Amino acid sequence: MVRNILLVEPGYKTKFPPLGLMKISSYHKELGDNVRFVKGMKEDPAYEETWDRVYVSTLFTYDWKVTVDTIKYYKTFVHGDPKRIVVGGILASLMRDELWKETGVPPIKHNILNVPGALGDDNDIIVDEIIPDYDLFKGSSQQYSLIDDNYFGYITRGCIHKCDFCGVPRLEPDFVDYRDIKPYVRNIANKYGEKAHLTLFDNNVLASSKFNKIINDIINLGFEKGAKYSYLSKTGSVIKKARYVDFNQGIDARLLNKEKIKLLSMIAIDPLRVAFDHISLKNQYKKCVELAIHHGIHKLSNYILYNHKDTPEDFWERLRINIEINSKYSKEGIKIYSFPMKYIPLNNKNRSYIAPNWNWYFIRSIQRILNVVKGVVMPGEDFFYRAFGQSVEAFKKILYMPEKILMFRDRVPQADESNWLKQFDALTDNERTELLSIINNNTRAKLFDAIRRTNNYKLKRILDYYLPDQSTDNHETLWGNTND
Ligand code: B12
Ligand code: SF4
Repeated sequence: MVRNILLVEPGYKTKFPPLGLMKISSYHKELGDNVRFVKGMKEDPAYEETWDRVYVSTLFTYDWKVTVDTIKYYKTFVHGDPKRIVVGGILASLMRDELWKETGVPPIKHNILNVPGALGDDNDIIVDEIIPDYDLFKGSSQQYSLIDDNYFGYITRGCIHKCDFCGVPRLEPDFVDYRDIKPYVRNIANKYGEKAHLTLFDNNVLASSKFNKIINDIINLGFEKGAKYSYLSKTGSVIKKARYVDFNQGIDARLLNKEKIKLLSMIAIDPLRVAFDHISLKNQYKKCVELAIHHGIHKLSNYILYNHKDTPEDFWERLRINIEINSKYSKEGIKIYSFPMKYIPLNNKNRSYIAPNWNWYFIRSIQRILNVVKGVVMPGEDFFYRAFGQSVEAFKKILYMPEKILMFRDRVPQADESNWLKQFDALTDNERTELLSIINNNTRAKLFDAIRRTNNYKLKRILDYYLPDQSTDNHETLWGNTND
């Protein structure tokens, strides 16, 4: 019997296509079923149509609300029949019971669909091993720009470590240290055409005891260092572009050694992503980066976790270390890009978490700076010291800055910034603490109230800078959404 299958991805923003749904799509197409994909609740997939099964994927836990709303919405499409709605993926695996309670739909038992019959059918197909359906989004208003150019996949699963802030030990508890990716990639190429790049979601590829073999496989697939991808332009001429291999979860600095970096430098790795989660890893991190540089890997990208167990001082220092390395090796053309990543606990249903060493206003300031630079801290020295301050002390002052000065700073300080700074420098420690307690909330009413109530003239004056412009006067909150 041919079944009608609806695949739904909730309407949150994602960079990558939902790989799980792409595999489920191939699975059903292989069984001869009709498959349709929808993003969110906007595209109405004919309510009156009969869907034999509706699958809803889930991803980040902080997208809880939109995920729950989507499940409840599509539950009505199968008239509430829990056997015909299948919910799975990351959020569903991390918060299974809570999601069940909230939606009335029990999420699938398997975090990964790596056993036969995981989707409840009587066959021995292993969904996780199927090649994903790259045609799934044809005809949908949802397009993923990366899909045309990238093979997406995993070589290993799980991880050998159990870091407390990470979901992997719960999502993929068993470390699978090798899967042959060659047939997977070749089958995608045969069916959907060759792709230029290889993007791998491995959590900790260096932990694999078969790392040597992994690199050989990647080279065999045509992703050796300097590899080029050729394609025909619209006018029919042959164009060549550099291929890249991206281990997009980064590599573990603790596990890097000469042998492994030598292997990594044999493939078209670009960029090499390394996590620098805490200042205590400083020496390992530096050693890792220097090893990479000495093996000809010149483009590095760095995840900087903040709002976890770190402090603002330690955050600044980690960024500065990258700038220092960039300057030291500028002649070699080294570029390290830093990507600060705000920590959010694994079961948080939104992004508003603030760690004990941080506060809402400082986090807000970091995010404002990052908005201006589009999330990336570029390698340039001048840029860094202007955006983040010449020293830890200067950085801490920037964190107190009123948003309208912070976001519109020029290369050299303008009158507004200098005047604010003069007033800020004149505050005592106690006054700074009081200032922070006033600005560290998000409502206009509270700010006006604080200005009215304080008898301290210095504070009254400096607080003027924090008032919204006339144009934003009608907004109830001062600085937008705290959930960013
Ligand atoms: C790739 C990835 C990213 C990508 C984006 C992912 C995307 N799809 O857009 C990038 C690099 C951008 C990224 C960024 C971040 N990520 Co991330 N990321 C991952 C990673 C490695 C894989 C996620 C993924 O897309 N997998 C593809 C899946 C869906 O395919 P699959 O595994 O083959 O699917 C199988 C199962 O999942 C299941 N399945 C999947 N979908 C479905 C659907 C149904 C219906 C069913 C039945 C089954 C099912 O079956 C499939 C077959 O076996 C996970 C870790 C992990 N190993 O899962 C972290 C992870 C999801 N990320 C995480 C985090 C914290 C982040 C960041 C917030 C980090 C930060 N602090 O800034 C950012 C946030 C980005 C943002 N939106 O702002 C956390 C999530 C924690 C949480 N609270 O939700 C994870 C779990 C990692 C961790 N260290 O804990 N991430
Ligand atoms: S090493 Fe990375 S993948 Fe492994 S548990 Fe720690 S954070 Fe997660």
